[in-house]
Parts: sequence; structure tokens; C-alpha cells
Amino acid sequence: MKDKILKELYEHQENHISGEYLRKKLNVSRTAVWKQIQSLKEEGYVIETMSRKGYRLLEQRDEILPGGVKFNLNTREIGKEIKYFDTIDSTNTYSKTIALEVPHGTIVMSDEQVGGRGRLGRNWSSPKGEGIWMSLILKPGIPPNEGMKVSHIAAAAVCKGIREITGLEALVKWPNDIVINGKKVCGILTEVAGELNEIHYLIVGIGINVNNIDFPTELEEKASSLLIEGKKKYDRKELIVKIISIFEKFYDSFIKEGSLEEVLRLCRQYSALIGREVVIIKGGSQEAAKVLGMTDEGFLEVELSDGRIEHIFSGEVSVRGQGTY
Ligand code: BTX
Repeated sequence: MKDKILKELYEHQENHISGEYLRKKLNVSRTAVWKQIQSLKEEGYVIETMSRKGYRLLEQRDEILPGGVKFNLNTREIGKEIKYFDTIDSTNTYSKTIALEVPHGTIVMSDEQVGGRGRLGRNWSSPKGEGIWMSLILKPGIPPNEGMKVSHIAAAAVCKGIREITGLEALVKWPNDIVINGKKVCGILTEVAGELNEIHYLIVGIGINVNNIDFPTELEEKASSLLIEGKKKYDRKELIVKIISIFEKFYDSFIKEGSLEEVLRLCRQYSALIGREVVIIKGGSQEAAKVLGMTDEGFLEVELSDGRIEHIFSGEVSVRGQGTY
């Protein structure tokens, strides 16, 4: 019932709706309506109550409460279920604990992560109220080796979404970062659980620095935010809705038609690496190379210093002449 009341409040944000209207519409008592309104207020929704007029949702622009995302999304499946937290260790870690019980497309998001994770056990700084820290739980029924393609879908969707909302020149740094002016504004962590021939579930963790004003000293050189680059604050809800909508479109054409065409086109057009001299870091070793392109399978095609052409599946690539990043 709470969800239905919230939906009504979102649909009538311009004016108040009376307790009587809600009571009739949902076929419940006025006390029940009142109780649900109190409970929504406790969850952080700002609801104005005026005698004789009723209730009105006053949304603060910068909040990312789940209703603001859910009722603005026009997707088929992704985001129909949203689990929202004020604070959590990591949305990816939590997603793993619920993945088998929740429907495909469930999103877990949090206003803050205190144990945000990057790849290979690295940390992901996720301060409160500043970024988008979310995980998509997907059940695609594809072989595990195709999981990487879903990561590319996420990168293309985030890059396109950021460009459309902010107009900033976001680039995809293969395989899973989004950079602006050579600094990382987003990281994607895709984790797969399954058997040899089929994925049980796949968790795509997306971390975007949106309104961060500054970063811990050790990140200053390589991290940035949309606010720092665009010199203005951005609405996190609007970004989430845009990115999820684009993601679902790309994801559907991959799953239904096996097509990654648009995703590859975007990853190539907006690549931060193609045509550049880079250093490939694999385990303990480093090798200089020039990036030639990206294959249809999503591998990075590079030319090594001895002229050999290699297709790289995963690993670290740092652009030469730009420090370690
Ligand atoms: P990565 O291993 O490519 O990047 C981690 C590295 O990036 C860190 O070692 C650090 O140098 C740098 N870093 C840490 N925090 C930030 C930041 N906020 N901005 C820029 N650079 C940073 C990238 O891994 C994958 C990150 C995924 C994060 C999402 S958030 C939602 C979900 N939950 C979760 O725990 N992780 C994912």
C-alpha cells in the first residue's frame, strides 16, 4: 500500500491530494493512509500536510530516494524493484546475498558506502550524498565468458548518459572506467556467479562521482567528479533514470538479438585509448603498446613494440605520459 501512496504522491506533485482521495482510491481507512504517510516521512520523504487540502510530496532536488527513480523510469524490467539504503558496506556485496531471491533487474542503491569495492580488492571511495553507488542484479542466462559484454554495455550506457545530461566529454577507458579530462569519474565492477555454461546472476556495480567537491589526497591526481568538471551540481536521480533507460535498451538488444553494435560503436567513438600509446600491466609485468581498436568481442587490440598484434581480454592499461593512470 505504501508504494501505491507514494506513486499517487509522485503523480500529483503539483498539488495536494486529500486523505479522502487516497482512502477511496486504495480502499483503506484514513488511519491506514495516515500511518503509511508517517512511515514514508520516516524513510526521508518530505511530505507537506495541510489541513483540508491533504498531502503533497516536496522533493529535495538532491535526494535519491527510490520513489524518485522508480516512478520516473519507463523501463520494462530494470529498476522495477529498488532496495535503497542510507548507508551500506557495499551495494555489490549486499546484492550477492539477495541475488537468488530477487527478480531480474532489481537495483540496490545507497547514499553512502563504507566498504565500497573496486576490482582486485581495491577500495572505492563512496562518500555520503555525493555520488551514485548502485548495483544492478541481472539474470541473463548467458555463458560466463559473455559477462564482460554486459560490463561494456554498462560503460557505454554511463558514458552516453553522462554526455546527454551534462554535455561533458566523457570517454570510456577500456574496460570499465569512464574518464573526463584524463580523470576517473566512474568505475564499474561486474561480478558473475554461475557454472561453466550458464550465469546464475550477474552484478553490475556502478560508482559515479557526481557532486564530490574534493577527494582524499591519494585520489586527487586521478579522480574527478561531474561537479568539478562541469562546475555545477547535477541531479543524481535524473542521471540514474537516464543511465538505466539507456542500459536496458542496449541490454535488450544484446540478449534478444545478440547485437552489441551500438555499444561497440559508442565504446569505439568515445574511447580514451584507441590510437594512444599505453602501458599494459599484467600481473607484475609491464609492456608498452599502441592501441589499435576494440574487437567485436570487446577485446582491446594492441600493437606491441616488436610489431606483434595482441587481443587483450582484461587487465590494466595506463596511458603513457599520464602518470600511473
Ligand atoms: P578499480 O579497481 O578500477 O578502481 C579502484 C581504484 O580507483 C582505487 O584503487 C583508487 O585508486 C581509485 N578510486 C577509488 N575510489 C575512487 C573514486 N571514487 N573515484 C575515482 N577513483 C577512485 C573500479 O575499480 C570499480 C568501482 C566500482 C564501484 C561500484 S559503487 C557500487 C558498487 N558497490 C561496490 O562496492 N562497488 C561498486
